[in-house]
Amino acid sequence: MKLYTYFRSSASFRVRIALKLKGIPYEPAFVHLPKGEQRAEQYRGKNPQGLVPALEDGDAVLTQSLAIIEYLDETHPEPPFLPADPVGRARVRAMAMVVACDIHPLNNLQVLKYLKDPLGHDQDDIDRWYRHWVSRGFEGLEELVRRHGSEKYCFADRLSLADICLVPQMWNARRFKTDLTPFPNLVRIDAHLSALPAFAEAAPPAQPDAF
Ligand SMILES: N[C@@H](CCC(=O)N[C@@H](CS)C(=O)NCC(=O)O)C(=O)O
Repeated sequence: MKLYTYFRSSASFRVRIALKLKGIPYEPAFVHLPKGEQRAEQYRGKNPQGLVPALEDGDAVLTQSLAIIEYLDETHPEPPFLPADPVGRARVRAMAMVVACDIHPLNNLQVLKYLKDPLGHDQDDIDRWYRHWVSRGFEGLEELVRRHGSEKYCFADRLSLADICLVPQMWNARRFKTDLTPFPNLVRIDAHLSALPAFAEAAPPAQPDAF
């Protein structure tokens, strides 16, 4: 498999964690986001949205990190990323979607750039915007995890798609200096997960394109 990735991209980070957890070897193809390589015509042939990640598996080029991760889970069932029961699956997907649908889309690079130009906001405004939407999303996620999670995981006592989404979003939150003290459950679970080899190997500083 070939993964189109950028070290700081949290959506790529999710897929890197999933590949490592499944033990699937992959070849990374680096897309330099600050240079705009994601918008190059050649890359849009892979992902018409002009975003990373994209995953090539044989003739199939897949996009959207959650769709890619569910594809990996279906084709490589061990360890499973979703619980066996429908209620559990819905809870895990809901937590993953807090990150992937409600927090991340408001804060990704193209949104932050648009706030600057053409909307004319300065960096302080943009950083406040970032922290505001992370905190709003984390408020709900903290409570969901308090209700349904455990000491070490977002859901029950096993690793799931929700954990794969949490850790990259925590990296982003820290990068923008978000106050995480209101989210003790998220902080504790993140600390446990980040020490696991699959998460540590997938983290931004461990990537060959990190600078
Ligand atoms: N919902 C998409 C989000 C993909 C996304 O926003 N990727 C970001 C990096 S995390 C990106 O490529 N940004 C480039 C840009 O905004 O120009 C997914 O989960 O794959």
